[in-house]
Amino acid sequence: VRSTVHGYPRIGPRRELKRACESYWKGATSAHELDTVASGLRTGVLAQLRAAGVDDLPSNTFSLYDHVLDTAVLFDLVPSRFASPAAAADRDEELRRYFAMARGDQDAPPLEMTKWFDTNYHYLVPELSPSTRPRLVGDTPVAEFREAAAAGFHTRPVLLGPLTFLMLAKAADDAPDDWDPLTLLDQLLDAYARLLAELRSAGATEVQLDEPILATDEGRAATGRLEHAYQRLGALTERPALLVSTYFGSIGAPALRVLKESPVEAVGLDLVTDDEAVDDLVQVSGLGSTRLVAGIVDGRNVWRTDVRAAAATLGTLLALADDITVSTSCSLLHVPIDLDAETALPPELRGALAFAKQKAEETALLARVLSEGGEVDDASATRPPSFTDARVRARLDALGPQAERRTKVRGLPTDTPLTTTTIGSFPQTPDLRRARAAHRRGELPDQDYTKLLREEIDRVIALQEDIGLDVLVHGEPERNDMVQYFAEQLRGYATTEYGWVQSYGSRCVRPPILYGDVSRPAPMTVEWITYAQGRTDKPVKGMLTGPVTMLAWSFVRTDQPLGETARQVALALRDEVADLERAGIRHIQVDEAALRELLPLRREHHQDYLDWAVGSFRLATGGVAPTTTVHTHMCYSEFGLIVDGIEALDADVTSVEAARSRMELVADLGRRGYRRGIGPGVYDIHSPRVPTVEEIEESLRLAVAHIDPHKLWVNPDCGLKTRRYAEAEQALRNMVEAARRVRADLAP
Ligand code: THG
Ligand code: ZN
Repeated sequence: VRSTVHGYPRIGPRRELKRACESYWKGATSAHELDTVASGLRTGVLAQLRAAGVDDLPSNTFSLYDHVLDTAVLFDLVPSRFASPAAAADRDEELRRYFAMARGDQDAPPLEMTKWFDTNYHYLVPELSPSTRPRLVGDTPVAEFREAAAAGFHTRPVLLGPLTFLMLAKAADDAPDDWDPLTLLDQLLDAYARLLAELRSAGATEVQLDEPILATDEGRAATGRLEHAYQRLGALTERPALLVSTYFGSIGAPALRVLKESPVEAVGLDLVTDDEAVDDLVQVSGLGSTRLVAGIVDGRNVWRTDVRAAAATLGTLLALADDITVSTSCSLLHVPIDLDAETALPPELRGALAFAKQKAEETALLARVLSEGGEVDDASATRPPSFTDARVRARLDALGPQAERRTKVRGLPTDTPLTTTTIGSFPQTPDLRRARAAHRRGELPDQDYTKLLREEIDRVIALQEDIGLDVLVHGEPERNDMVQYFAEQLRGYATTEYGWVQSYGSRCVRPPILYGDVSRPAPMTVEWITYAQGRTDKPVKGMLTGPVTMLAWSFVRTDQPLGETARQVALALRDEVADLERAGIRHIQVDEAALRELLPLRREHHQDYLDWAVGSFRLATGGVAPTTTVHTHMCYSEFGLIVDGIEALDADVTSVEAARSRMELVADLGRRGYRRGIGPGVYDIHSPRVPTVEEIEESLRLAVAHIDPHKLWVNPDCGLKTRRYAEAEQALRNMVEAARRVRADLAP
């Protein structure tokens, strides 16, 4: 029995990739310097995996920005507004075009960015159309295979599978309405066939094709395409062995049967996310001679594997497949790199944790246990500690159903049409980041830090007044991250020092670890918001992070249902909401940026999820007076699936991402007779590009055609913390001017 992992973090133990990319973007370093850092990171990962004892090493799991984008570039699937990087004159030009697709430039908006399944990782959505011609133009997987080989590592190149790639892509704007990217499957398979042949001749003996789409309803239903794709790829004579890898949930017996009967050598299954994979295996009477890559080590959470239980499960699988490789449930991209870097975690918690490196060691240990029989020592069976707080449980039990009920939809319609506001955060300047770091290290005294933050709030308030915004924010200078900030102040949560996980491109987050019953020892935001409100006559919004998002962007305990944990967080937030209200704050925003993200991949699980998700939001906000306006914000545009859930939240105003998808959402809400306030993001803050007044005006005119202007709020599509002041200020001025023009033309 051998061991492997599906993939590994790319960012480097000290976020080397972030620094290298950002300095290249600024023009401070050359393409060569960037490539050198990248190459060092790749070899570093292989060395770390080998040191962990992993037998089969993956390659091509690296990316300078995103692996879906890389796949599009590899096959020349580049929209015409970006000249193909494949045709670039030199490496600089190639990189410039590559990063333009990811980040946009003054000439072209970037590809749409969206969540990778139900994770906090974001990928770039390929745009395809009937005139798209997939063809192999790149050689990254081959080059990285050779690079690894030269460093002494025989690797298994990892590719995004053709089915998942096409199902994650979207039809470009110029494609006919009913055109489906899957139309391109055969042409794309030809391109994969060429790539497989090249990998074979470079010496690759096995290739991993990732097909996580099979964990979704759409993927599970596509068995015909699945069969077609892998019959074709399997029938190639010039190819390495094929491992078709699935993750983020079970794939169902029909898809598994297709894979078993197709000429692929190995199938990877996720044995962690749900407990259906074993049933599927039983239903197809086992995999026979097709090798099973058993994803038994959780690739998405940070708890140590119960090696004894895992070994027992693997033992039963030996009856369902002749050959087993022990692996992670998915790529380790979603967990921090190394627990050894953490020095300040409570010891009883630390003993229950494993990050990427430790998880790699676990796969190796499990493979050894399975091969050699041997005993599992007791330490390997360490379970997450359970920290309960009877007071929290008693308070929740005492809350009746009326705690969640609000009396009516308030705050709407507003007096002014097209009320302007922002989502919450303002740019985090280098000065601010430095001051926070110094304060954390104990080098900047509390009162100096507070003074600095107050000065920043003064500036942000003055700037918003000058720009002419209607509902102001304090700008969140005191927050490192909208989840981490609260986690640091809540009981039951631990935070890490170096536990970075890639969110998109060079942007990373440090998901906190929710390990025990949650409670709020003291107010968390009141001081800052009341200070800001004291500086202006305009209303200032209080800003909180909602319970679902607090869970989605944390590593959570697995010893109780998520819904129960969410109620504990909601109760803590409810106390904070009450304190804000008492302090005179009239607009309170409870962000549920991740409400869509946690939506289960399969419809049969949606209702259960929405019930607890909506319930926890209403528990957090359900105590407010009718004079308080409750806002929420969500970070995505396609929310057809949960629009009923959003209505049920009972928030007065919901701001959403809509900029990259042309107000489609507003038209949709208009058709549904949406009754509440809506703030469709009128420009994309994820790109440094400053939108023109005319562009924003056009979006607003599209929006007022569908929604009562009194219900329409005007805002960017997300917080501004990742932007620079120069960009943010000009963009907001253009936004306010666009709103003014559209207002002026409204019928009285
Ligand atoms: N917080 C968390 N998850 C998120 C977001 C968030 N997921 C979705 C979305 N927002 C992703 N967006 C971002 C935007 C900015 C950054 C990270 C994710 C970011 N990170 C800093 C960096 O990489 O330099 C580090 C921030 C810190 O100091 O903690 O700018 O808002 N949890
Ligand atoms: Zn957002």
